[in-house]
Order: sequence, then structure tokens, then C-alpha cells
Amino acid sequence: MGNLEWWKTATVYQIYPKSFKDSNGDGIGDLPGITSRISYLKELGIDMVWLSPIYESPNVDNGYDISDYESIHPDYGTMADFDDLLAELHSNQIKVMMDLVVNHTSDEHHWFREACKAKDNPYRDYYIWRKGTNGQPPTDWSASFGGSSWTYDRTTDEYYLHQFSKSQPDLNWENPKLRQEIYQMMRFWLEKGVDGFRMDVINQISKKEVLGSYQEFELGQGWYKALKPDQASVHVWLNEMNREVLSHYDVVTVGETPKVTLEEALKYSNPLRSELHMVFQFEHMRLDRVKGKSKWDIAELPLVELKENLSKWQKALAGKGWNSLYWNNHDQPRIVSRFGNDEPKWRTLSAKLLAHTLYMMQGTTFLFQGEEIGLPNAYFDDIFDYNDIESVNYYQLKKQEGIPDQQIIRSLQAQSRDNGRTPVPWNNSHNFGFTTGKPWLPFSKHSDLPTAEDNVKDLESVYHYYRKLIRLRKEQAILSEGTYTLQLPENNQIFAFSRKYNEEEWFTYTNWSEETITIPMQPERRQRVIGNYGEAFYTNSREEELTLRPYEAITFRK
Ligand code: ISL
Ligand code: CA
Repeated sequence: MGNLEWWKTATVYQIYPKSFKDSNGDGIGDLPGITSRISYLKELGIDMVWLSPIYESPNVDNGYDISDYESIHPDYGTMADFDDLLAELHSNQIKVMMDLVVNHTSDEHHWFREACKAKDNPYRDYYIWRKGTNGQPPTDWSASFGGSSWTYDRTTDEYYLHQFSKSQPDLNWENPKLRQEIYQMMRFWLEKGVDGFRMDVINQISKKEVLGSYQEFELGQGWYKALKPDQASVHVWLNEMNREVLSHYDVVTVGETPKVTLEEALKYSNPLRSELHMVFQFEHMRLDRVKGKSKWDIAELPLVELKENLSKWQKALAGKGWNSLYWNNHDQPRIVSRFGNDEPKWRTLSAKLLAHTLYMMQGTTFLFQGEEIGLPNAYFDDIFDYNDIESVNYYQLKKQEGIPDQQIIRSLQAQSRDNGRTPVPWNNSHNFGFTTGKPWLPFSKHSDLPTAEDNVKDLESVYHYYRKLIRLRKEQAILSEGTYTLQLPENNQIFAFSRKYNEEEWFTYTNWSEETITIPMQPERRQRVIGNYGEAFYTNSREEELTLRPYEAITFRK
């Protein structure tokens, strides 16, 4: 392969530390737990680990509310445990990406405590303050997890802005001193040797342009519509961050950018602009809902729209920016339960199909813990099992509106962020080998839970399929560099596309249904690269046709 940047053929594995592996029996996953599983990660073949926040935090939003950026939460261990983990991963050629949460801090952060003391406190301007109007918040914007996005501070008689919970006050990026503090904190981690950052809601750090306008919004959606992301200054600040910090180290960066458009993603990931390497876009995560409604109004996935959408991103960023490729993270339901089929009969096949489809595209692949074994959704049917602040607030709100429990639980089962946060089942021993104590969150209630150990033993498992795909992406330049063309765009059961690189051409066919389907195919395309039904494919079909079995995924080369 040519001089392609290493991260273009890489797979990044996201760890949600709380649920990965507990080492001391307190029911909470921790850093030594991660260190104890490095050989599992190494075998899988991943290049980099992204750690969800491990910093000091009151855990109102499970660590996305940070009270000290430069210390480790005691639940996860000590700084020495972190240094060990980093060294061990590095000696296994696995890089480390940290979660950078700098749109907001926790309200327990020292900066915010100071800021609340007085209007002339030196930290006051690290946050965003406005006067109320007639005893009401300055605007009627709603926060992401419910309630107003303004909270009143009695001492100084002003409101502070928060796009998320009231325990997550938004930082004021207009303040150059604040920006320098953040850059200094980033250097602290870079000097330790970390290899990159995933930047939480980074496209929402600029608010100046919209402060001052008043609009009415539905609860939980307000900030989306009011506080427009991707303002011009975001690009200016990222460029500054790049110049002052990132460019001095060998790092990879990915911005989490909810609501990002193609046009904006092209800016963030254009190498000539020196901002980020890539962003997480969310359009494909919003297709299985009632149009115009919130994520809780679930609908069936329209495959044709998913194909259109992913293909649009493939086409538009090719040669101009770079795509991230993901199905799962700690905010999303499990993909095998969501876009696949988690009935015992189909779970393995459909999990492989989902992996296959994504890993044949162009971009950097992100794999979320548990996805590599086909872990299904949580299926909690008791409201007390839910932990996530967004889910709990949603339940309370709907309850007040008089919506029956059953209906609320149905939405939570489909969309709760807890779906992605259940502990990893490692083996079939007590508590699935995750902890000797009581797990902080129940395991998935699905009747047929896969375990990591069974997956490793079984060469036909989802895990081994991911292994093959991850390796293929490193060996085959066509996957990182080839052009992409959607095939059969109108077909609502088959997702098919081709890749082309120099003289080489690959054709991927995936059947997203339980039916056996025959489609036209040129006869010369019959050299199999990889498929989820093992070696054989339907050879008894006519030469110019291909028959795909339920959830079959296969790639041919010409
Ligand atoms: O999960 C969501 C709502 O269902 C998303 O809209 C999510 O809030 C958004 O993608 C931002 O997520 C990130 O920042 C949040 C944190 O709660 C998420 O876990 C994090 O990934 C605030 O820090
Ligand atoms: Ca622990």
C-alpha cells in the first residue's frame, strides 16, 4: 500500500469503561480490568482503543460531566493504572484515543464553583450567563435531557446555559483564556503519549450567534433547533487548536458532530483546512423514526433511504475529506437488535451482515465493545433497571403526560442509551465473568446472550468475522482507496455496491431480509473474497444471476 495515513486502514475499538471488565468486585468496570483483556483486543486486530471518559466526575451523565480533566475517577483506578494501561496497549501496538469533553464541564468543576461565587470572579466568563426576564429564563430553550437549558443561580441572580443536564454547564469558548486552559489540558494527555482525541459534541461549542433569539420548542428538542451547531467560529477555534496543540503531535482526531451536514463535514475533515481528521455524522441513526419526530417515536428502517444516505456520504467525502464508519456507540441501541435481527436463528448471520456491509466501505471503522460478539439490546422491562439520565427523565416526563408505562417502556427498549451500556458478558460463569460483585447495570435480558469466550472458541462466530474484516481492511488498498458505486438503488431488501481501484473491482451484495432473493449479476464477478455463509455460495443459480440466502452477505472480485 502507498503512503496512506495509518488511521485510514485502522479500526478503532470504543471502550465504555464502566461496563467493560471489573477487576476488584465493586461491580464497576475499571482500568486494570481493561489491561487484563488486552490480548483479547490484540487478537481481534484493532489498531486503537477509544476510552469513554475515565476522569473525575459526579457521574450525572456517566462521566460526560467532568469535574477534573487531569485526574482519574477512583471507580476506574489511579493515574498509575492509566499509565500501566497506556504502556501495555502501546507495547501491543494498540494506540489510545481519549474522550475530550469540552463543550461543558460538570457543575462540580473548580472553574464552575469559582464562577458561581461572584460576577467579577476571574472564572465567571468561562461559562455563559444571562439575566432572566420577569423571573423567567432568558429564552425558553430546552436542554437535551429535558427541562430548560437555563438554570438560575441565586447568589449572582443570573442564569447559566447548559445544552445538556443542569449539572453540565456550557463553557464559553469566546474566552481566549478558557481556550488556552483546554489546550494546556490536552497537552497534559499528549505528553503522556496518548494518540488522539474523540471530541464530544464539538460542533456545538459556539453559541454566540444564536444567543438572544427567542423561540418555542418541544421538550428535548429545543437546543437542536435553537442552538445551531457548526457556527463559523467552531472552524476557527478548531484550526487554532490544531495549530497550537495537535499539529505538534502524531495524533488522530474525530469530532462527534450531531446534526452535522455533508457541507460542514467536508470542512471539518478537509486536510487542507487543518481542523479534524473526520467526524461522526448521525443521519443514518435518524432513519428508523417517524419523520420529524424524536428518537422515541420508532419506525421501521427504510433500507432504500439508508443506502441512499450512506452512499451520499461515501461519494461526497471521497478524495476531499474522510468518513468515519460506525453502527454503534454508547448512545445508540445495539445494531443487531436495531437494523439486524436478534432472534437466535438469525442473530449471528445478521450481525455479520451488518459488519460486512460497513467494512466494505471507505472510511475509518469504529467498533463498540460487545458489537464484535453480536450483543443485543438490553430489553429491560422494569423502569428501575434503567440508569441513563436521558431515559429516566424521558420516563418521568411521559408519565406526567399520562402515557401508559407499557408504551413508554416500548420506546425505552428500542432507543434507551442503556442498550449500549449493559456489561460485557465475558463467559458463562457467575455474572458472566464481568464482576464477582453486583454489576452496576443489569446484563441484557435477551434469552440468548453471546459471550466473548464462546465467540473466541467458535471460528464461525461474529468475533472471528470481525477479525477477518479488520485484517482485510489493512491488506486490501481497494477498501481504503477505491471508489464507491451503489448498485440496485431501488431494491428495498438488498444493499449492493461496488468498489474500484486501478484495475481491480469488488462487488458486495447483502440481503437484509429473511427471504431468499435472486438478483441479476454479471457472470464474471464470481471470485469470492468473503461471505457470511462460509465458503460456498449459490452455484446452482443461473450464470447471470445470484441467489442470496436470508441475511447473506458476500463480496466478489472480478
Ligand atoms: O444520545 C443522544 C440523545 O439520544 C445524542 O443526541 C447525544 O446527546 C449527542 O450525540 C451528544 O452525545 C455526547 O454528549 C453528551 C453525552 O451524554 C453523550 O454520551 C455523548 O456521547 C453530553 O456530553
Ligand atoms: Ca471495579
